[in-house]
Amino acid sequence: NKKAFIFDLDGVIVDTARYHYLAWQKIAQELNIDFTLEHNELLKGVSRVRSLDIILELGKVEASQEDKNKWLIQKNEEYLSYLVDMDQSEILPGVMPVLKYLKEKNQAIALGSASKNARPILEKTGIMQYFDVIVDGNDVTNAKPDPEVFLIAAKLLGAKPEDAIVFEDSVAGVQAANIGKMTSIGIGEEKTLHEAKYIYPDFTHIDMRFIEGLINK
Ligand code: B16
Ligand code: MG
Repeated sequence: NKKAFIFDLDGVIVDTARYHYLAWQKIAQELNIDFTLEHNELLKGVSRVRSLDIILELGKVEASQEDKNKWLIQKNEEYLSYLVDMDQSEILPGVMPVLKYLKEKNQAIALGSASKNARPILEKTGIMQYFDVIVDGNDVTNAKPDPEVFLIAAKLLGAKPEDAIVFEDSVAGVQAANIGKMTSIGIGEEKTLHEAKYIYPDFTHIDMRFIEGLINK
């Protein structure tokens, strides 16, 4: 069967999870909300709008839609300021060899990200051409853990959900892949991502024989 290899962006291909955290922290500080790295795990893979709601819930802050909109814009401007100097050096270790291997083997590759900033990041890092399909925060109505983003990606690639393989760094994303009956590969810590079918600390730990096994499954 034809396989679909679907990559999350933030935290899988590039380390932008760090920038999201810094940008949200700035908002949280202004609102006097305690926002730690541990809290930040809850925001990974989650849409911008939902992320703000989570932070406000943490601080038990009620806000008007007008204020929320203002903070959403502020957060994104802060986040974008970190992306200005971004280049290929920010691609996480081990990612390029896997993308290249999949291309060599003529595999279908998609991006499946919650971010509305996905395309400029792919452009800046120079890896746009690896992706046959890009599904991002502009294309979906339901955020992860809803599997919508990955289901659209698999469909556009012409693969069944069961034949899709999803690389994810977030709990919400791993859950989305599992709910979509896809093979979930967690990139990160075992203690956070234990729901994933396979877990690797990063791509340098992924052997091409493992990828070959997925292709031939
Ligand atoms: P933006 P991913 C997600 O990207 C991030 O993990 C999450 O922290 C962020 O809030 C979300 O994108 C929205 O991003 O504000 O750029 O639209 O991990 O699904 O690639
Ligand atoms: Mg992610």
